[in-house]
Amino acid sequence: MTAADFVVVANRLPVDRVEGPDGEEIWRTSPGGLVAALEPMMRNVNGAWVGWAGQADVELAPFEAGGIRLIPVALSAEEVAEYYEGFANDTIWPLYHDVIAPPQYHREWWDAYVTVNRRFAEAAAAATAPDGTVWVHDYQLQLVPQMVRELRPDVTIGYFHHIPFPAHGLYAQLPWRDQVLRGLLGADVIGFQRAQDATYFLTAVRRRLRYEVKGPNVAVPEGDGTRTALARAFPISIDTAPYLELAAREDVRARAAEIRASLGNPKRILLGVDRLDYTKGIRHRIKAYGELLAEGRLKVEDVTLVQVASPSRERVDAYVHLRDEIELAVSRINGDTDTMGHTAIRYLHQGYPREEMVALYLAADVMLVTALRDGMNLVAKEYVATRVDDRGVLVLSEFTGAADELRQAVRVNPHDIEGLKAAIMTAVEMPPAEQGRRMRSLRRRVLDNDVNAWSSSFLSALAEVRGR
Ligand code: GDG
Repeated sequence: MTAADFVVVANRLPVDRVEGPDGEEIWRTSPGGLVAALEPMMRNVNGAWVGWAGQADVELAPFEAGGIRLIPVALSAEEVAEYYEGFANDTIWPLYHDVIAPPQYHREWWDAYVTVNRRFAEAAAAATAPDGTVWVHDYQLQLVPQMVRELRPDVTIGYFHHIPFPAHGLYAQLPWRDQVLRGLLGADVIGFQRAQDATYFLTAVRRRLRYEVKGPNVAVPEGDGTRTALARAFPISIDTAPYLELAAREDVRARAAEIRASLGNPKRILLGVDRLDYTKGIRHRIKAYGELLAEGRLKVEDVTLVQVASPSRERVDAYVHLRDEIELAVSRINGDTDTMGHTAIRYLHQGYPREEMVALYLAADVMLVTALRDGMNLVAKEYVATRVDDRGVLVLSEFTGAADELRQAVRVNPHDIEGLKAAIMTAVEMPPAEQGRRMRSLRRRVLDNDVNAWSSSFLSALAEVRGR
């Protein structure tokens, strides 16, 4: 296989294995925002994507799907348990989300993380053409930038961190804190969602490694001298085109009306859409809403909360407990308040096609994003993009990356249940003119800064740093 000029490295390949028309297995590209943003460029510049295909103990040769060259990295079942479910999702994920759940520190998980990161780095190094570019994504692969640099000093390396980076007081808990910083600093550009994340990272670098930091630039020792690595915010966004298209489609709009009707045409539909994750503040949202019903400030005949909680990380203990807690809370509220014709919470522990998600966004008067910590939160941006009639209200946690940009949302601190209740009432009662004024400004922001703007700005920064 010929080497690629531009190589994306991410934990998952952008494909799902599905059954073909004759029962055979085929690979279909998953329509994620990242693929959408990178696909045109990957075609133009001879690109490849290195990642895991999502099944343990399966060795696959490189292949092509949807016009993208894919280079699978194999993981054993034990590595999935230790590197992915363990170190990535039960150590780094909770630690970087401000220890909302207690991070587990296990040396064997760390060893697996190092081994698997090396495997990804070797695959990337082998796939990249001389003087090519490698773009590494996210917290599962923090050691890959340095490992690729050691193998291929000629290559330009970018890293983008999709989740928050914690304050030093928390980061310092990580037994392997210095190794991870060095791993990330192998990149020429280290991109974060928020300015705050970049600041925390730079503080950790200064305090732990004692490297010289000037503004967003780090002087990384190399050979006899130093090399500059740039660390700053590049807030990610969505591919707006398919959302605008779906929101305008007659069948999707009809489906939105059908959803409203099937819920008994309540005056207001509130919506939550999240992976079932403890970072998303689903419990806080449900608690606030339940109290409003119990206090009679909202009536079950007038409002329904639709909560899509798509299944996630179901083999990690913290997620098993979270699901039990949420489902107990939902059924208590429904048991206490439902009537034969109306339900307080329509809870859906399922994943849906994108058409259905857009129909839900169109059906919802109020979108509740109450994350306790969230790198960005794309759901907030998707809701805004689909509101083509400038109606609807976004309630948005200040602990999301999106809150830095979406200033016209109703802002909440989800830990403050009374404040959250007040925000829900503000949203439910907001007059149409005020909704329009806010939504127009929110939409302008999202439509002007889509995922293409994000990838271009990251890649120009990368070209600039390398050109210095
Ligand atoms: C991480 C960071 C950061 C959800 N359920 C269904 C479905 N979804 C889609 C949403 C949205 C995506 O999944 C979730 O993105 P988020 O940004 O909300 O959250 P994370 O999954 O935690 O993503 C986050 C992101 O990376 C990007 O950098 O913003 O902070 O945690 O697109 O629509 N899509 C479909 N069916 C579902 O049931 N089709």
